[in-house]
This record gives sequence, structure tokens and C-alpha cells, in this order.
Amino acid sequence: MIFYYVIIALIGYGKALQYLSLNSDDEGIWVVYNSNKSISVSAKVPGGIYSDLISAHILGEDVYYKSNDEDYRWVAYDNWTYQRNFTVPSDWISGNKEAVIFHGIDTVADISLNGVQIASELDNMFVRHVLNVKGILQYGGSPNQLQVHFHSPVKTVQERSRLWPRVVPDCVPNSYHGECHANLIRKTQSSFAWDWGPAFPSSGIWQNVELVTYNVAILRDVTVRTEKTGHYVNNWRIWRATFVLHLEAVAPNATVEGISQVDLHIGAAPGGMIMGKKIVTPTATNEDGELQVEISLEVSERLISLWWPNGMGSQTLYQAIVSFRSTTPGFPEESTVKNINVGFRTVELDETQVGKNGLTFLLRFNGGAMFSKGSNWIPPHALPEMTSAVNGKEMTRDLLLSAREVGVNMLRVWGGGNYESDYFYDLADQMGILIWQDMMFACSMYPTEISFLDSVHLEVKQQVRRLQHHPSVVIWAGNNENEAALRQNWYGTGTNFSSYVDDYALLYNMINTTVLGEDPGSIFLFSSPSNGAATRDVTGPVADDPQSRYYGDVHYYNYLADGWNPSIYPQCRFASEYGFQSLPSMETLKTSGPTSDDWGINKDFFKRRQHHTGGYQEMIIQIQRHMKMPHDTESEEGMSKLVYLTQVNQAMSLKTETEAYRRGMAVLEETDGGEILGATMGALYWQLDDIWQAPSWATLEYGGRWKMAHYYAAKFFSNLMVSPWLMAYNELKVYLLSTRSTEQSKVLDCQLTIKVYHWSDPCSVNRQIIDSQLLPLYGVQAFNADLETYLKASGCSGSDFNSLKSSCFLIFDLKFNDSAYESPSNFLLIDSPKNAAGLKKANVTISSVGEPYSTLDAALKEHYPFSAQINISSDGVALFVWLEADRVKGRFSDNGFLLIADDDDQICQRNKSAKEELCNRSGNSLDHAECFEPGNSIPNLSSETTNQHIASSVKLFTHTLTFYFREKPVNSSILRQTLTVTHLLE
Ligand code: BMA
Repeated sequence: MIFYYVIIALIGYGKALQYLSLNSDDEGIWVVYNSNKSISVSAKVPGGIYSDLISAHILGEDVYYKSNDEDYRWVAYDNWTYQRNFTVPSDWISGNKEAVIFHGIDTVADISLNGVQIASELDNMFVRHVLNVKGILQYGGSPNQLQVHFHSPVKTVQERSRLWPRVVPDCVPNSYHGECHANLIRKTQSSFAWDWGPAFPSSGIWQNVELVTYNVAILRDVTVRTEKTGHYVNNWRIWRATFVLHLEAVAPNATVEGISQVDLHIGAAPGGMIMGKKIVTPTATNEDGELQVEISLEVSERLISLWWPNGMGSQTLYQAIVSFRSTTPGFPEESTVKNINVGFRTVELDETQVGKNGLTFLLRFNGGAMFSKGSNWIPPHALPEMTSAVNGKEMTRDLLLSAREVGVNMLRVWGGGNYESDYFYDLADQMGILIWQDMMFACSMYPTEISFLDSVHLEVKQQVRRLQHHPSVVIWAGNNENEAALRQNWYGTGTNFSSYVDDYALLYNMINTTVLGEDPGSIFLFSSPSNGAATRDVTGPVADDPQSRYYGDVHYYNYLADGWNPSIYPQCRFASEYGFQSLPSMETLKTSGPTSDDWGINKDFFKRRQHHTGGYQEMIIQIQRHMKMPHDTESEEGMSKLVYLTQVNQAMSLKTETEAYRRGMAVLEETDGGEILGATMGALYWQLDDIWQAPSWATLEYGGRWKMAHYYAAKFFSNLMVSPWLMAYNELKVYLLSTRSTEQSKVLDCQLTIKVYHWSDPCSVNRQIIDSQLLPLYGVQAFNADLETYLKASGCSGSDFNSLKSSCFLIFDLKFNDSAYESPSNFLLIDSPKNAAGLKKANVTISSVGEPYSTLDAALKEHYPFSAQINISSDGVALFVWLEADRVKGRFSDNGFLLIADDDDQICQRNKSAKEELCNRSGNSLDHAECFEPGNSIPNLSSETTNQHIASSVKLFTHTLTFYFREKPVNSSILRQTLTVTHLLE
């Protein structure tokens, strides 16, 4: 099978079609100046004003340095003009149409060429603008001057707010340190600030600019639908791929004639290419000058491999070369070619009745049900030019690889950010990361003036056409939380509810129609959260309860209840947002420039980086429930302890919540009213990435470093997992869960081992093995017990349940008969670490670091070319053991873990002998094995004596990890100096 790595859809121009890039990389330079021309500097296109002013040293430091988000705000209050001169080559043959095409302009701009205005008040950064310049363009040696005059985005919306006073909210909360009325401009909504990000309302030409001339029509986009037909040849199913070629003609109602062709490369020649051709007889385009040509190809399943999400199979992509050659008489032939990658797959949203009132909400991928695991994506930088395919490659790749490595199979591109670059979706295709694509509307009401609706219609049409062909793109959604905001009266719309609902219906019905017009049969949700089909087909766009647990998706945030308690989480169909804040590492925070006086959550510096009102207090409340707070948080050392504790809390809370949703797949509960709770088939936590260095819900820091919660994600998203559940009334249930594809029909024989530990002893005091089986996409309760009885029987000490609970913790291992399968261990702390009886400060040290070597694991090699072994030694149980590497980009094979000794470790063998000796010495009649049977404590000896004896025999034990890193190998002693280890009691 040939696997094509064509990662950027190429557009090729031929013959009469001519093209001239007007980016700054080509000859000619752009300059930018402000209103009164006091500033005039050279500019970069594609780019943006903040980047230009930094390059020109008008802005002294990085945008994220200290309080620059506010200190640089004057930039957003000025008007900026980008200007460049260019000449058109003398061999340029002007065609019927000559246009300057702006693939992305941010945002409100008037444009002129040679002093003639060719556009005024363009106002949607998500739209491609094609501006006719025929008759204005100068040829040969005569210079042309292109000017793009940007209106201040913040002043523009201030003016608009007077015209559109109903469009609420007016402003973001003060704690955001942002700007008002982002909803009045089609611009990244978070660019006016969010609860995790700064305001940088930029101006600039953030995508390519080009001059194009042609006579008849060009191929602009290609959409493709793959489906199974009902036909079989030699018992092999036939698949159909239907391509739609979107042609753009020189003018409305123009006549187009030509040849459309699709070459689909499915393997090595001969016979490795399937070709489809359609002669376009003279046909008139519509009033937008567009014509769609459909070409269907059929291919046997024998010849192809299907495209699967990450963890469910491979991601085979086939290159399709799609072209249109215009043969309209009277004009020279001209052709455009596009390369896209095609993945054969089907995807449906299964919403079938469950319980009295309720629908399932799950994806069926290639026919089989799947559990969606992942997170939400926000713009990884506040400046749009930094996230584009030109500048953002490294960052995008790093973040998506980190998502893939922890088992993410879906990301929701959240509606307050951007439609991402082609590069982003190409990577998602290659990595098997499904994309739930919101339209860019979030947490607001929006205008419904005709001009606004027209602009949004164009935006949605263009974006769907651009993104649809990616096999990774599977869900379209209208907005983020606008339905909930309306129903729950977040912004005072309640007094005029029905007219706001009318506005809401107008906008999102139009978006729904546009999406389904471009991508028939696709999945469209009006909002997230929403009730899915019930909203679409029954209640209308605003449901009584958009957060219903019986329908659609749910966003769940509860910062005050105990995040480590699984009972607080809703038994819903699909959790598309949930999360907890933490602080990023000290190393990341230091890149934002705090000086020694700035450290402390009550210092101005860190107060201003926390945009979520009460955010620090909420984190502290959670920490205090389970751990001990540092005495002071107003110093560098205190902050460093707080960073660690917030990360532990985030990791534990996300683990608890995600496991509750994963068990929800198998836990169905009928209410008295006949509703079914549970049947959960999705968990997307909030949020994957960060936009800057600040407290937030992200598990990846700005710069890509993994927080503790990201290491935990690798476990709670594992395909095969064991998950203990301590329920109300202290019932312990243990679930075995699988999210493997139903195609992988193999039943896995497995053994669950439940091990009991005293906090004072790194070796297990009791173990129990249970045989079980794990089917694909499956959940089974493999064990249950009354915890009190179980702990007593396991030799945990204590006369009442509270002391029993605090004396022991449990470890769960899952092993498979087939060694190709594995599952991470899991743990249950039972009680809060602050109550852990017998847990002493262990001496945890990095005992050795091996010489760096080339990474062996093929899946990790592209992300981290180098590896080194690290040994950690300890003399006792240690909680949340946390390794950090300063100044080396990389991550560890595990982190934030509970450190115990392997039962095969010498120390445990020694322990065992010590116990056996004790057992004998106690003079009882049991043989050695019986001595250690669950429930048989050693007669005649108190557990304290037993424990003391065992503790006295404890020496060091070692745990081995791998450190994966990105840059050239340093030697082990230098590497050693960058590494530190800490744990809870330090
Ligand atoms: C959700 C998101 C974001 C927000 C996050 C954390 O509601 O949609 O708007 O950043 O919560 O508050």
C-alpha cells in the first residue's frame, strides 16, 4: 500500500492562468504605518501588526512579557495601513478576470489599488476575499500600489454597539482585562480576552495574498464523501468516493466548458490508479459564479485500507489529484490542479431512543460504535499569524503529537477561536484525531442584520468547502454555549427571551442549512452543549435544558464540590467539556518575566494573569480538602509548591471525572421515571492547550510542556483500563473497560490483580487475582465488595472505618494472556493523602541517569528522537512523584505517579521473608501461605508489631523510567543536572 505524505493541498496553475504572489517573501516589500504616520515600519505578509512592531523594535519585548497584553493595547486603538508596490511582469497576459485574492484579512479593512478603492469595510477574518482589479492594474514596468487600510477593531465595535445595543454581552468581565463587544466583529472571539487568555485585538493580512488572472473558471475547492455501497464483487464490498469540484468562474452566470478529472492513487502501478473524468458541456454558473461538478469513483474494499481514529486502526490516506481544464472556445486552455488526501471511512451520529425520554449520542465509525476520547482545542497563540501554516507548524505538530500520544481520538476546535490552518487538519488526518468543528461563535448573542448573515453564510460556505475533505473532520457545530447562555439568561436576555430566540434561530438555522448544503448527510449540532437531534427535530433551536443528561452533550463544571469524588459527576451521554484549573510549571511561568517581587498569587502580576474570577481560591479549596497547603504562597518557593499542588489536584480531578464517564459506558441506571442514565460515549475535557503562561484548564502548557494531568490522560484514555469506583455506602466496584474498535473482535483473556498496601510499606500486604475477559468496546464490573469488610480482611489496621480507610490504599493491575496488550495500573487512595496514616516522607532520589540514545519506539521517535533511562530510588511509598527537566524539551514515560516497590523487587522478597519469619515466630499453626491469605492476620501479633518489623527491614527500591527529549543528545551528567524530583511530602 502506498502511503502519501502530501500534507498541503497544492494548487497548481497552468497555461493561461497566471499567478503572482503578493506576500512579502516575494520581490517587493510591505510597509505598515499608523493613522498619523508617526510609525512607519516594514511589514510581513502574511503577518500581523503586533509581530511587525516587535520586529521593528517599536514594541520592545515579546507580547506575553509581563503586562504587555495591556501595555501594548494602544496598538489595537490605532488604524494601520499596509502598503506595497509591485510590478506585473511584461509577459503577463491579462485574462477575463484579474483579481487580488486575500485569503485572510484581520479584520475591518478598506482596500485600494493605485488609488482606486476596490473594497470597503471588509469585515470577516474567516473569509477569502476575491477583489476584481481589471482595468485598474498596471502592466510591464509601471508600478502598482496596493493599500490595505485597517480600522481599529476595538473602536469599530464601539461604534457598532451604538447601532446594535441588543447584542449582548457588552463586555467581558473585568477580570479578563479585555475589550468589549467581540461579538460585533467576525474576528477570533478570544482576541478580545477570555477566561484563559489575553486581549490582543490584532490587525493584519494573516493569510496569503495573490494576484490571479484567468479567462473562464478555476477549481477552488474539492469536497469528497466516501460511503459503502450495497454491492459486492467476489465477496468484496464496493466503496464509492464522490468528489465535488467547486469551480469559480470569472463572473456570475458565466458559461463554463471543460474537462474535470479525478486521479485517485490507491496503490503502486499498474492498476494503482482509478480515474474519473467528466466533460463539462457548456453550462451556466449560478449568480455567485460557481459551478459544481460531481465525479464518483468506485473501488473494491480488497484494494484499500479504511481510515480509523487513533487507537482503533491505521490512518491510511490516498492521494487524489483533482483537476479542471477549461476548454471554452475562444480562450486558451487553462487548468487548475488540487491534491487532497482521501480516507475511506463512514461516520454517523447514533441518536436512538433509550429509556422513556432520551436518545443515545455516540459516533458510529465505519459502522461500529466508538467512545470519543479527547479534549478541546483553543488557539495556541493569541496572534493569528503565529498559528498559521507559515509560522505555527512546529507548535501545532508538537501539540497534536502530545494529544495523540495520550490516546486522544477527538478534539473539538472550540468556537471562540479560529478555523485552523490546512496544516492542522492534515496532521489530524495523519494522526487519526477526529475533529469536532465548531463555527466561530462563543458565549454570546450575535447580530442578525442581513449584512452580518450574508457574511456568516460566506464564511461557513468557504470553511466547510475548505475542510470537508479531511477524513478527520466529523462533526460541525453552530456555536459554543450560546444556546445555554440564552436559556439560562447569562446576559439578561430573559426579559426579551422570545425575540432573542428568534434571532438565535435565524442565525443558526441559516448556518445549519449552509453546512448541510455543502456537506449533505453530515453531522450538524446547533450548539455545544445541546440536545442533538431532540433540539434539531423536536424542541427547536433552544431546548428547555440544553444540558440535559438524556440527550446530546453536556458541559460540566463544578469548582466547589470535591473534584476527587466520582459521585458529583453527571451520568450523561457525552461530556464535551469539563475541567479544572492549575498553574503551569515555574519554568513556563518564568518565561513571562516575573521578577522576585512578583511571585505570589496576591501580587499584581499573578492576579492579572488569573482571568477566571475566584480561580486561585477555587484551586486552594480543592487542595485543602485533600492535601496540605504551603504556609506561604507569596514567594517564589511558595508559588513553586502551589504550582505542584494545583497540578496534582487537576490531575486527580480530571482522572476521577474522566473515569466516571468511561465507566458510564457500562453503567446504565433506570430512574423512577423510566429514564436511562449513563450510556456515556464521549469525554472531551477542557482544554488541551494554552494560549499564554497563566493559570488555566489546559493539560499542555504554553510551549508544549506536559502538566501532570497530561500524564494522567495517557492512563485515563488508555484503550484497555481498569477503573475502581468507590461508591456511596462504601461499596467498591472495579470495572474493566475497553475502547478498542468493534472491528478488533478478539476477546482478550485477562487477570485483574487487586493489591492492598499500607501507607507505611512499599510492598503489598495482600493481593487477589480475578480472571476475566475483555471484549472490544466494552465495560464489565469484574469485582465488588463492601470496602470496610474488604479492608479488614486485607489486614488494614484500624478499629473503625475511618481509620481503616486511612491506613491502606489499593493498586489495580490488569494483565493479558496475549502479551501484545497492556493496560496501565490504577490506584484508589480511599482517603485523602493528608489523612494517610503511616505515610512518611520518603527519600526519593534520582539514583542514576543513563547515556542518551536514539529513541527506539517508532511511534515516539518523530516527536522525541532521543531517550535516556532514569532510575529513581526510594525507601518508602511516595505520592505524586514528579520529575522535571529544566531547559530540555521532552517528557517522561510516566510522571506524577504513586511510587511503590515491584512485588518481585528484592525489598519485597526480603519483606516477605521477614513476614514469614514473624509468622513462624508468632508460634501459630498456619503454614506460610495461609499466613498471608486475605483475612488471616498473624495471630498473636498486633498489626503494629507486624508493620514495625516490616518497616525496619525496608531498604531502598528502584523504579526505572525513560526520559524522551527533542534536541541533540547531551551527555548523561549534563542531563542529570537538569532533572529534579519531588513528591507530596516534600
Ligand atoms: C467553557 C468554555 C470556555 C471557557 C471554559 C472555562 O464554558 O466554553 O468558554 O473558557 O468553559 O471557563
